[in-house]
Amino acid sequence: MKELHILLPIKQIRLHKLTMRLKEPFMTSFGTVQDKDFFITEAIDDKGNHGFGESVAFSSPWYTEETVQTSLHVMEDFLIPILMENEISHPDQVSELFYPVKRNNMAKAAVEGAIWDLYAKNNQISLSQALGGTKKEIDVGISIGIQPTVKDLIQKIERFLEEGYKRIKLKIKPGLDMEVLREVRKQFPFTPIMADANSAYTLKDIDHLQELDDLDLLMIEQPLAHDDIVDHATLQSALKTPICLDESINSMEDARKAIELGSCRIINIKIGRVGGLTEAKKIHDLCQRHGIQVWCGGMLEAGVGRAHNIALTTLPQFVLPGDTAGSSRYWEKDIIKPEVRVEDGIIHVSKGPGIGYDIDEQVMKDFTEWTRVYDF
Ligand code: OSB
Ligand code: MG
Repeated sequence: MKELHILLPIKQIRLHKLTMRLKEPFMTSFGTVQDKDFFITEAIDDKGNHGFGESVAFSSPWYTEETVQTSLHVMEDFLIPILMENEISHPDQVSELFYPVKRNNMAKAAVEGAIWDLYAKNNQISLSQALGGTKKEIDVGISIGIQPTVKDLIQKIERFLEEGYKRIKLKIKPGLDMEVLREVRKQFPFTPIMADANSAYTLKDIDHLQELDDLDLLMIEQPLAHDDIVDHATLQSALKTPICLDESINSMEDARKAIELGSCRIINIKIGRVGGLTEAKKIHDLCQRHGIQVWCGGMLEAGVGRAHNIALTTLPQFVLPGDTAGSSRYWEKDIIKPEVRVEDGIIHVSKGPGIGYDIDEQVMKDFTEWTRVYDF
């Protein structure tokens, strides 16, 4: 491998506030998203390279505690000033510099992501290569929100299977779970299916959750509280169905403890939830050492965030299909050129420098509410 250059000094950071509307609302156990407000972070170096990141917090704190507003506050008042005061030579140093700021992982990841892209571009390699990724193509599944009726759900599943998606994830919540899953399983006896509860159950539901074991699911994602790893261990020992943790894993240390306790057999890694690509890679490496399967989750991202997810998924322990569906599943128009395309459930990883996709300036402009510039 050719020798990598250090990061050039950062000259400027820009925050672009965007508003985009999903083609259809996405409903989970605790929240519905349709209008998505978020930030595209842009870091510019002395040579004129531009690196891009994307923030994934939603407008209300139903998934984790962060919101669009808290991300802005933390990026602007804490994270960007830290970058202004320090010199960095590798993106791995960003998470170290951010360590004094507790949590606020989505804000951290949005800023760090732009610097990873900048670093890869300055070295004229892809973000996948910069991370040590090896895969040339990645397998993807699809996550379907709670539907008005089971009939709607079944039609959606049929359509996505025809499009080639490799596994189907359904959102469930108390009252809209076993009956729906049984009907879906009956219609699709051989399809890889999983369910995501987004923390809607408690250990009181243990007998109820044991009914999952008859449905031959790939896994149940985050059945219990968003901050729990203890009760999940109790539940996992009572279930044959593998538990996958999402909300509960916010760092490599969380993952270490969950693995030690037996709280899960699978981890959904989301760059935003864990505070960036460096931490995501650490969790990946830990899981690889412990034989814990991982896959890349999604946060209904626009193209920049989607491209980061693709790059991360090229690491070898991403052995299960992720939630990174094609741009057109979410948006009439995405902000990148070309858009992310899925063929037969596969995304071919771009070899281009950095995230491997260009910003579509016109589309980006159409969705941008404002831009703030921070000169270094
Ligand atoms: O729990 O994985 C989740 C969407 C928003 C918030 C949380 C989740 C999800 C999804 C969809 O399941 C993932 C995607 O398609 O981007
Ligand atoms: Mg989830």
